[in-house]
This record gives sequence, structure tokens and C-alpha cells, in this order.
Amino acid sequence: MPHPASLTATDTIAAIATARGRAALAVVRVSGPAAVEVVASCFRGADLRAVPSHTAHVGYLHDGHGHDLDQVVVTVFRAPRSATGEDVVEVSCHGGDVAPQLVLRTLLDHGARMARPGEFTQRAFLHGKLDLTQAEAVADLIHASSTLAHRVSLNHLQGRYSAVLQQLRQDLLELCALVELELDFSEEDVEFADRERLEALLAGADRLLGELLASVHLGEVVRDGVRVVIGGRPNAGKSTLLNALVGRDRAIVSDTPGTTRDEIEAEAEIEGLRFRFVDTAGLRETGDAIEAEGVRRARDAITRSDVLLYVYDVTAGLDAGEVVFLQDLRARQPALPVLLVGNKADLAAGAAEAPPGLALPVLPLSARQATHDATRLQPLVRRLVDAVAAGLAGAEASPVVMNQRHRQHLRHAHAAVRRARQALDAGTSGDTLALDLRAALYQLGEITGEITNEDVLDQIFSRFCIGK
Ligand SMILES: Nc1nc2c(ncn2[C@@H]2O[C@H](COP(=O)(O)OP(=O)(O)OP(=O)(O)O)[C@@H](O)[C@H]2O)c(=O)[nH]1
Ligand SMILES: [Mg+2]
Repeated sequence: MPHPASLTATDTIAAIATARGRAALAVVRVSGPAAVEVVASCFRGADLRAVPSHTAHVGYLHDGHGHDLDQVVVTVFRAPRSATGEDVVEVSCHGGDVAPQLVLRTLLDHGARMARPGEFTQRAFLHGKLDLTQAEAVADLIHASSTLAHRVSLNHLQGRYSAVLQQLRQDLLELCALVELELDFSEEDVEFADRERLEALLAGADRLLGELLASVHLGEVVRDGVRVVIGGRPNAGKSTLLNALVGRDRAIVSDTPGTTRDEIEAEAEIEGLRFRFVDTAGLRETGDAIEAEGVRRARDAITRSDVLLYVYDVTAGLDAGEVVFLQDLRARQPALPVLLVGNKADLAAGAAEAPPGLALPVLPLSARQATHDATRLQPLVRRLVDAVAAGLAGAEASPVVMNQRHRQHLRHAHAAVRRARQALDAGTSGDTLALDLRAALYQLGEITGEITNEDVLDQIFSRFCIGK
């Protein structure tokens, strides 16, 4: 179904769809009513105007003045069976810095205009090839920085997320119909004939919206990575652990306590997920103003972490102040996973004891040895992945909200559905019930793009790269 705002584009756009630089091949895409004509007028090979859709042709692209530019393969897709829903021609030429530019230039000389970022996807959206959530998934897929983010975006592109939203929309439409039917027939004291169905549909919508909103945090983790803060006393071996985890010499290690001052961040992909490790200043009281600022930042970083790796030196054990600090933290942020790392295990004989008063197991580790032998990190990494994996198991199977824009609309929709439920319980007039249901529908429409304005569309598509 074409988007209601769809205007048939009159111009034909072209862009290089592949990344710059040396490569065997590059693809230049052309879309629009004159796509076939534009390419045909500078192509020597088959007569593209006459070839069937979905066929590929080898030949030469020339500049119109007798000079061949490159040997190419041209693939013709006739509207509406194309990525954008318009006539599309893809020119596969040789890669590198020169050939794709020459091809693009001659296509522009022969009547195409340079595409804006995301314009191909925008046209696909306007022709009803994708809904807005799928178009956004295309951008997310391109920007994906971990395997899991890529998989979730692909899920969304394949329409699993829109399918859930469409079902929700259907339910709300049925609800509206049920409510508005009664409104037509009764002046006052609306008593819904099918009250049970109404209640069931509303409860279902309430639950589903709640689930989608509950996935927002997971979505952030998938998109932005898991923020793991490494905290502990000076000299515990935090920076050594950071270096071991990311497999390179990122932070300065020294036996002078108070070496690290600023937060030091480094990333690694583990089991398809992006982890952002943050090394911090060792926690202690200090008269040094710069170090004190580092300690303040470290405390702040800990409160903003997704997981805390608390490192201590097993030869010294946890001191009383650390135990109190950790107990307080557990009380204040019970949902924050804390892994206790008993470092310098190479210096200690026997297993580290879990300190009394802290219901946390200790993971013995020699960060120093782990910098040479990553397999030693396995138990820690396992625990780290488990700490965030409870939610991740669902990330591939069910839709995950990865998008701030969606989150806003889902919140409003949820609030509206809740109001409608309360109105029904309280026996309030059917009018307000209908209004709330309409409001929820409107919010969903904003997400999928059934209702959108130009500004929102421009903002969304400008996130894309040119050629997509
Ligand atoms: N034996 C042994 N020494 C370690 C281990 N991990 C770190 N060290 C040493 O402990 C000292 C402090 O290590 P760092 O990683 O700089 O400690 P830190 O916690 O970052 O210290 P600050 O930045 O001062 O807070 C260095 O001399 C390291 O070589 C370990 O597993 N075993
Ligand atoms: Mg350090």
C-alpha cells in the first residue's frame, strides 16, 4: 500500500552505493522514471529499453562522446518490482577511486540527479515497499557495531517488529469499532454489549506495550554496547585487567598507586555483543586534588554502569571500607550486577574467600597472566555475558525497541491505553474511552509511518548514507 503522502517522483536519482576506496567492484544505483533511459543513453551492449525486468547485461558505459569509461554489468528492475518501487538500474563497475566516479558523472550528465542521503530508502517507503520501522532498520543495520545489533536490525527489517505493531493496531481498531458502535446507538449510560472482549483486548494491548517498553533498556545495550566499569582500590590491577580484556595495551599500568586519573574507555566484541570497558581511578581518600576528582568520577561512573567489575588484591583482601562501599551500592542499586574479581591470584595460594557480609562469589584471576594468555579470562567473560544475557536471550526472538523516537510514541500509547482501561473500569463515558483509543492508534501510526510529517521523515532519512 503506498504511503498516503506519496507523490510520484518525477526526477531520477543516482549515487554510488558502495564504500569509497580500492575494491574489485562498485555499484552505482539509478532510480526514477527515466532510470532506464538515462543508462541506455550511455550504455553500449543490449538495448536496455527493450530488455525484460530483472535481467543483467554486460557492456560498456561511455561518455556520449565516443569514449568508453568502463566495462560494466547493468541490471534492470522495472517498477514496481524493485527496491524503491520505481524503475531501478544498478551499474556494477570496477571499484577504486576513479571508475565509479566516472560512471556516476556520466549518469548525471545524461539526466540523473545526485541522490540525497537515504533517498533510495525514502522512495521505497513512499511507495509502500517498507514501513518506517523497516526503513529505520536499514539505517540501524548499516550502523550496527556488533553482530547482535546487526541481527536485531535484520529482524526488524524483515518486518517482525512491524508485525507486532500491526497486530496491536488491529486490536486497537477493533476496540475503537466496539466502543464507537455503542456510542452511535446510546445517548447515555453506555453499557457495552461485548464488555468481556473489550476488557480482553485492552488488557492485551496494555501488556504488549508494557513488554515493548520493557525491552528499551535491552535495545540500548544491543545498540550502544554494555558499559562495564572496572572499579576498586588503587593498585588492585584495574588497568591491567582492562588491557587484558581488550587485548591491547590501552591503559598505563604501574606499581605507583593512583596511576589512573581519568576514565579510560576501550571496546571489545564478545559473543556478538559490544562491551565498553571503563577503567577508573582507584577509590581512596586523597589530598591530591586531581586524584580526588578522578575518584569522584570513578564513583559517578560506577553508578552509571551496566555491570561493575570490582577488582581487589587477594593478597591484601577487601578492607572494611570496601565492604561497606559494596554493601551500600547493593542497597542503592540492587539491579546492578557486581562481579568481584580477586586479582593477583598468582601471588596467593588457595582459593579466595568470599568476604563475610557480602553475598558475592569471588572470581580469582591473575590479570597480569591474562594479558599474555586470554584463555584465563574465560570464567570472568562467561560471568560477564551471563550477567547481561538474561535479557539477551530474548533479543533475537522478540522485537526489541532500539529507537528513541519509538520509545516516546510507545510511552504515550501505553499511557493512553491505561487511561482507557481505567475509564472502562470506572464506567466513565464511552466518549473519553474512544478518545484515548484514538490517541493510542495515532501514536502507533507515527511509529510505522502511517501518520508522519515531513520534518520527521527528513530527520530519519538524513541519518542514512548517500546511495542507500
Ligand atoms: N602479581 C601480579 N601483579 C599484578 C597483577 N595485576 C596487576 N599487577 C601489578 O599491580 C600493579 C598495579 O597495577 P595497575 O593495573 O596499574 O593497577 P590499578 O588498579 O589500575 O591502579 P591505579 O590506576 O593506581 O588505581 C602493577 O605493578 C601491575 O603490574 C596480577 O595479576 N598479578
Ligand atoms: Mg589504573
